[in-house]
Amino acid sequence: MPVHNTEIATIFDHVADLLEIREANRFRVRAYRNAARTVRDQSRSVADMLEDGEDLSELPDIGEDLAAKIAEIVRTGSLPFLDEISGEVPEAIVAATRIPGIGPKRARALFDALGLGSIDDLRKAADEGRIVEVEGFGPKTQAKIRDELARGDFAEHRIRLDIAEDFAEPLVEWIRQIDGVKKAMIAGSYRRRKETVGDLDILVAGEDGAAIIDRFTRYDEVADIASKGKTRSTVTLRAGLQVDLRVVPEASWGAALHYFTGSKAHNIAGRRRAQDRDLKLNEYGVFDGEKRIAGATEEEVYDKIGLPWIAPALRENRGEIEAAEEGALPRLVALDDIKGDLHAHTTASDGKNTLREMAQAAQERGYEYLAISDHSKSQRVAGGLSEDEIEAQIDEIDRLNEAFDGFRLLKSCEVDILEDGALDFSDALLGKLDLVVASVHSKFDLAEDAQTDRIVRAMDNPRVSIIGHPTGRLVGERRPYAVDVERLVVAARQRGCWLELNADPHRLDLNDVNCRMAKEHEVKIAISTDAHSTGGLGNMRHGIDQGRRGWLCAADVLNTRSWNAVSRLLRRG
Ligand code: DGT
Ligand code: CA
Ligand code: CA
Ligand code: ZN
Repeated sequence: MPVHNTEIATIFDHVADLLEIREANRFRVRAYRNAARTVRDQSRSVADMLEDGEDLSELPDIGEDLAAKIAEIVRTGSLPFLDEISGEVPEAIVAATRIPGIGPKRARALFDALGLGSIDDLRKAADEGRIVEVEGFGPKTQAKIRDELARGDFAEHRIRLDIAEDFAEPLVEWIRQIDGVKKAMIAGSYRRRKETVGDLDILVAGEDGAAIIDRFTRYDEVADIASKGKTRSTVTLRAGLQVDLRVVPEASWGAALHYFTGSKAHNIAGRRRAQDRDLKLNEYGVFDGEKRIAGATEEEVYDKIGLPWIAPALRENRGEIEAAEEGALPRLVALDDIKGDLHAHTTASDGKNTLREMAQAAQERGYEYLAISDHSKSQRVAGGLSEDEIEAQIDEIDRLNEAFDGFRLLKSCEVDILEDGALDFSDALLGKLDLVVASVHSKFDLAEDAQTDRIVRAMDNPRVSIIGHPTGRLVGERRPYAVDVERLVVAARQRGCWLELNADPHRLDLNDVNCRMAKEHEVKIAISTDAHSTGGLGNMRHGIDQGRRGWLCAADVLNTRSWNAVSRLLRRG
């Protein structure tokens, strides 16, 4: 089983963190970080490239030494150098780096200055107000550390869904080939398409559980076997992902799939419904006394508790059971409904592909339109465009559009919302565009009122069509800035402005709950990839997953419409 690019990249990032904690030469730290990015960004598997005899040292930022280390990881699945240095760095400091805003360097400084030995010590220091005594740490950081430690989830090891897919899909394919396996499926939060997963729950239908499990535990990527029985097993993969496997007879497949898909809250509500009907619902089936009356399919399980089948994305006990009962389940948006993408970048700012390449890729996806929304001038690090450069891009889009048939590039930009809510481009320029995405990329630390006012003020400008990634969060990396999302939604509704669900799996912003709130206020959502490359357009499916979790139907999503209909909706009073 080949080693995945993400595994190699994660190892290099980890080495960089440890080196940074050890205060190693910063060029050395950067070399590992750059190598991690290079490997992660390869569209081909680095392991395959090695197998094909390619010289990895020809890749950007990969020298002889790193190429040799990659070869070692590919051969053995691990890097002895990492084990070596991780033995020399206290685990508590590594854990502290998971607190947002505390990088390796600062974690090290904090632990050294206060003589801390554990996360508990850190908690005590924060509670006693001693963090502020350390140079470079103010009351804000101290409060933040207290908050994060109180939440208790900072050290919880959840994996982004798109990363989990890299490991999960090959694994389940491999399981399907095992002798005696009739069906195999990934259940749990993975099937509900939650943005992160705690572990994978794989369900198998088959008779000889012991033999199937024995084979399963010998999968190449298994690093540790926590348990191994006749019907269930738990292992950890090299990448750190835990996998629970259950084997059930086919007659229980539907009931087991329902049970292990969860969520727990949805299950509990379902079980209560069964009890109300004098039935019993568990992972083996629906029982009337001793008699199993359903279990082979999910449909019959739901049917026996008086409900139609409910899409996994909805199974969070957030009203889906009541909706099902009333025949009012939403017909969820699907990838096929999407007619175009309303947010993408090109080489003009920080994208990797040209206008022409992006247009071609969008047409290959069957889209009718693609909006080109490069950054505005304040985004210097992201290659933000001047007004003149936007004007030139407008002309180029006009030229390209003449040659297209049944497709058009839309003139757009992702304009920065400045601190006071003003926009980074003049109204005259914005007026020349087909649509305007306005986003916050700076001053994340404003107080909630000020941040909300800022964005509402941006929406006051009738040229603004869509607010990009409205809360600024990065999944598992950065919490949203303080902002009153409901106030944004109401303000958007009043002004005829719309909100984005950024489909980049790092962002997924708005999140599921906020999408649903927007829907309830009749604020339409643009599911946009914010693609920075042709491949990035493929992130649309992640946005669809999140939108479905937010109960969105095709009608709730702007870009399920043809451009004529979208442009009518973008016209503001
Ligand atoms: P995760 O792994 O944290 O991302 O979330 P899940 O939902 O995959 O949770 P997990 O792996 O602990 O359990 C998988 C499913 O098994 C869960 O969604 C519902 C079911 N389940 C687990 N524990 C219980 C329980 O105590 N009661 C009920 N009714 N169902 C449970
Ligand atoms: Ca799980
Ligand atoms: Ca589990
Ligand atoms: Zn942006």
